[in-house]
Amino acid sequence: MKSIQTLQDLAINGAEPAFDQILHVGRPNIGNHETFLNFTREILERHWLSNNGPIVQEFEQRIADYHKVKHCIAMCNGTISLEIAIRALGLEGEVIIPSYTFIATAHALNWQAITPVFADIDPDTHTLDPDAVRSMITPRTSGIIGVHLWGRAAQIEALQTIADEYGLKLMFDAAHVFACSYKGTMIGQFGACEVLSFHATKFFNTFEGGAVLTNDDELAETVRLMRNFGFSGMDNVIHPGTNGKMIEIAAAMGIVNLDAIDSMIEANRRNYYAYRDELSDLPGIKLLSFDESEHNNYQYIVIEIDEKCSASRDDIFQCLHAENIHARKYFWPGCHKMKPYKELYPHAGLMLPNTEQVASRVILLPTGTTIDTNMIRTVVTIIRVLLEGKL
Ligand code: T4K
Repeated sequence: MKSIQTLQDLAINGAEPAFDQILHVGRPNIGNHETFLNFTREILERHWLSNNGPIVQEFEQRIADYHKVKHCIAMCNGTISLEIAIRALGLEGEVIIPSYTFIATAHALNWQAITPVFADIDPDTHTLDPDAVRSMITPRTSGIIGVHLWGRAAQIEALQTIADEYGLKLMFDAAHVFACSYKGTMIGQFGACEVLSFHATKFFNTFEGGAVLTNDDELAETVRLMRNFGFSGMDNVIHPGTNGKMIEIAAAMGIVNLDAIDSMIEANRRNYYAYRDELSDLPGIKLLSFDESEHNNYQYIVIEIDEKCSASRDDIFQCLHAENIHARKYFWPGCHKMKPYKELYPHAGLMLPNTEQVASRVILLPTGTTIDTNMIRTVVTIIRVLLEGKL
């Protein structure tokens, strides 16, 4: 590891990068390799690869138990899970969502000819501002999709109050909140349903995967039918549907990772506190906080760069990338500035000042089981030298 004392030691000024191997945001957390390989052998020997196999069934039960929810319907990814949930709830016309989210939240609506209407976020929580949601309701509005971001819940009660007042359906994109709670209740119980993503880059992965969690028996039944072409038994289709099934090997990865969940949370927690200690005295850099009375997965190390910082967000980003630290600018520039939405609603930004400000300030730093405290010290030393000119 090179010594980093002055600006000349930084890769943006021609020095070698601090890391030979890239440090990623979203490096998969993977449990016990041997157990996974044993599962693989079992799957091959059983000749049962997909279509509600025994490992998928066990996986669903364990995820439901873990989140203390009645139903978990596992799927091939989070986006299809969103699409199926949206359709099973009968959403139509316009649905209010934040623009400050991964593009899948908007696309899952657009793909079904439903108009995503972007409401602004609260700059402190980065999640939907209930007052902004209210201001976007029209006679065509059929629902709200709240997005729980960075492991922290959206403003659930305020959104539920609005939904009840206007007779709207409320569901949550819970892609970021596996193993997290809100006021002591595990995620999965809120709204009509909540949708998880188990993508490789998520805190908890099944290679690709997702699930709908709900306590509603009827909704669960509809989602199950839609996931499997609407089949109810052999040769009997009773509902429109698609192919959203999770495969056995993905569920096996899920079970292996669920077995290791406590150590994964602990690694992320250790990393979060290491970043917090190291970053604490850097002016203009604010680290996202977590409520320690909740269950948290600490998966996202989110820093916001404001005017008091001596370097811009993009300068810090470039500097880190030159050192092979692949920080990310999630969710810049906001869905409303991506296609097709930027052409459909060219003036949406006028209603989204907080979204635009937060999106221009945020950087995510690497964490997870492949990152240790020495790496974190180096990451922050690089930022410190960039900001202060020397150590
Ligand atoms: N809603 C929300 C709020 C979401 O954040 C997401 C997904 C969804 C819905 C949809 O769920 P899924 O349909 O995806 O299940 C990544 C993920 O692809 C996406 O799943 C995730 N959100 C989003 C936040 O991040 P990209 O385009 O940034 O991915 P990519 O390929 O740049 O990978 C990110 C980093 O991870 C890279 O630095 C490389 C590293 N990586 C990636 C993979 C796939 C690895 O080290 N190993 C790997 O296997 O979207």
